[in-house]
Amino acid sequence: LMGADNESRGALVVFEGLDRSGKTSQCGRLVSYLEGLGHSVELWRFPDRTTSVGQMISAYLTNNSQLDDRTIHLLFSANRWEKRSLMETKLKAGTTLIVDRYSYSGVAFSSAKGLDFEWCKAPEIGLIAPDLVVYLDIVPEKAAERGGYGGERYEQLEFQRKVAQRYKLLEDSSWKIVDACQPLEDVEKQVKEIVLEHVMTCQRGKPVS
Ligand code: DGP
Ligand code: NA
Ligand code: NA
Repeated sequence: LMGADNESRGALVVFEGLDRSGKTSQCGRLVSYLEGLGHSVELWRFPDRTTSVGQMISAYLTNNSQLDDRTIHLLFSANRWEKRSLMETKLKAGTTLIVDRYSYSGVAFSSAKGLDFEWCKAPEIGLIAPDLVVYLDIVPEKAAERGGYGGERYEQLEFQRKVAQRYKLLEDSSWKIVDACQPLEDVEKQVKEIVLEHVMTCQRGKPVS
């Protein structure tokens, strides 16, 4: 995906981590910070529960519907695919996207149920690769203590332990791991440093791929 104008393209920055690792608040703070510096930036999240596919996912997560494990896996993936072209357009237009969960969640959560790892990865192939993945690393027990879980389907300690193991298998060279057990402000500072440096790098001309 070589953009016509790589010089000014936005960065695709993905946040990953267990439930209650602090992704959502860190993403929000980061977006405000980058906006304050004058960057064109948007906050996205997956699942995007506003689409019709997203509403099916939401019903599943809140235990208002039952779906076969492979079916829900493919719906999560479809929810990313349905946003792919808009994502490409935004990046090429110079907007940096801060994304709360992406394909890594797809593989970590579904394979934690026992689905085959490679099978889980397959429908993600062809989605836009992140420039940077910030993994907010928290031990499952610590995450569980943080104000408790919200009661959605996957928010259980035993399952989150399995998810953490799967995430470890997914780490690649695009990952930066941040210790999310630190105080919020310390996490925020590290995240800003990592992302700011990376956003600048992207704008010096890496192609969208
Ligand atoms: P969130 O809205 O970030 O709290 O995510 C909702 C839940 O869905 C959370 O437990 C993580 C899980 N999840 C997110 N993306 C995927 C995915 O692609 N596949 C599966 N199986 N689970 C996912
Ligand atoms: Na959650
Ligand atoms: Na979240």
